[in-house]
Amino acid sequence: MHADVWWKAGTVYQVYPRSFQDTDGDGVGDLRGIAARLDYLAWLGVDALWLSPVCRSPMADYGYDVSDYRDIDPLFGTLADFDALVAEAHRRRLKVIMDFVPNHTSEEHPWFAESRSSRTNPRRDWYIWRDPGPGGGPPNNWISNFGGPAWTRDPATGQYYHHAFLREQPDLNWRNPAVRAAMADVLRFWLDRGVDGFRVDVIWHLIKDAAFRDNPPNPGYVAGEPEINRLIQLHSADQPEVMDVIAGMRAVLEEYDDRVLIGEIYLPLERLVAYYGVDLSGAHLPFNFQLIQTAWHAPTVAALVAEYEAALPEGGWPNWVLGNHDQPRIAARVGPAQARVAAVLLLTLRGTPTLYYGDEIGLGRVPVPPGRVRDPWERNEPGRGRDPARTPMQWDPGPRAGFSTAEPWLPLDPQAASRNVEIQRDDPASILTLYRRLLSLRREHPALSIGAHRPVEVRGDVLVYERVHADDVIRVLLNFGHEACFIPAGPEWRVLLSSASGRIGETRDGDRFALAGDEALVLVRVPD
Ligand code: TEU
Repeated sequence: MHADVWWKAGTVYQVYPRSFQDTDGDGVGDLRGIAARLDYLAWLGVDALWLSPVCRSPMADYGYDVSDYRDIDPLFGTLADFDALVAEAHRRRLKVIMDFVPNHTSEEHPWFAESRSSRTNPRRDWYIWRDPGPGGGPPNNWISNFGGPAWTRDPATGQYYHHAFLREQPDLNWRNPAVRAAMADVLRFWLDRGVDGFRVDVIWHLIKDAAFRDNPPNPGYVAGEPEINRLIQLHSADQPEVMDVIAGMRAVLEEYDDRVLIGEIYLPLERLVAYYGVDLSGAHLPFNFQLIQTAWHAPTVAALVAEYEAALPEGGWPNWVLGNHDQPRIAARVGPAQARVAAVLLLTLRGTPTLYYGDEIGLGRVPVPPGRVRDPWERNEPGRGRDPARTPMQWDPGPRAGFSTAEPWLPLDPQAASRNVEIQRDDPASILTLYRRLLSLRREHPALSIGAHRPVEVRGDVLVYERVHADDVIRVLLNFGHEACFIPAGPEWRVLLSSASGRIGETRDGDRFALAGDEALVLVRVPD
């Protein structure tokens, strides 16, 4: 009846620590702030929180550039604050997942300072150094994910170092066993402090082609897309040897009870599922971002669900993500009405869902005026910036939405006074109430948390599927369109939930349900 491990039936909630809750009045969120909001997360009904990076960092990429893997950045607090947060979370039966950023360090990490100091330094080979290419330029054509070459020449030695992201984020050399051993100890450092798992940043990037061959041009490249898409990342990422690295991380987690390894992976489906590893020795949950990348239509989503279910390896557990700190928010992508349909989809598909903070109150794209841009990507490639999806959480109608007593590091949603937790929490029509009811249904119905997925049909704009566990049968109807329609259903089906803000009770019309535009219904089969 129960899942064998917590992360299968459980739900994950991503906290972007800079933007969750400020307690020391500097306009930036902190660990004590997160601790102060744990009751909210427990009330909402999630099972785990994943914290975007909180380790010491010069913040060139807001924490995804770590200068000390064994300390908390003072902006967020101290190790003692972290320990207290973990203890308080565990007291509420909430798990804590850390972000682990192993592909690159900050250029300010002492390892890199040593590595760049001379060609013969013992840590030289901890990073990726190459002689200039034939013309004196970069060693090959690889492009940084944030634009420009993925190589920077270091005057100290005349060689180039590789960086898949900013030049302030030099890539570690994961072919070097010493790097693997040092990072395994970093994992143990946090596992010993009680963290329940890791979300591993850009896990598919860790190993690069040993011969550093040029990446081929992408024949499908469309001008205006990020520059990185000009080339196919054939040699700069997703190399077969990365599976050993991941199995090594898994082995470290296996030294402890019940920890989870989540991998951040942006790859096509057939490559994504390879990250479960041979005999499931890889990531427990290779993040599935298909709902972020899909066109929002019933047949398209039906097809991607079917393809994903079919592609999963035997025993591989699925997972779903609607948004994160790198992507435009779901409400910005599909609009506020469909964001409610999306919530039902996320929380009724088979597999572990990850929620992104703020989506549960319907936060959209928050305008960020040019003078307040923080994301370095926006400076390199205008329009690509991720700031509009990283703005402060909105807790109440008061000043600064209850996030801070100071001007927040990113602007607040102009509608913060009306869109916030305090206003929505007792409003039966709010999106927050919808999220909370869905999370509670997942706990009540094993069909929803661990049941099988059974496709039923796509009827016009409506996607219909079932979740089944023994006698517990749930049917989900999702109207991806804006028009009302009828969906046949026998007398054995009863409405558990409607996503529509106005609906009270069920709308049965003989042997069918009347579905409003942008409405999703969750039905349960009752014995007749
Ligand atoms: O993101 C990796 C990553 O691939 C994204 O930047 C991606 O290129 C883009 O968002 C896809 O649309 C991770 C972190 O999540 C991100 O915040 C970091 O900036 C990046 O790694 C570097 O550590």
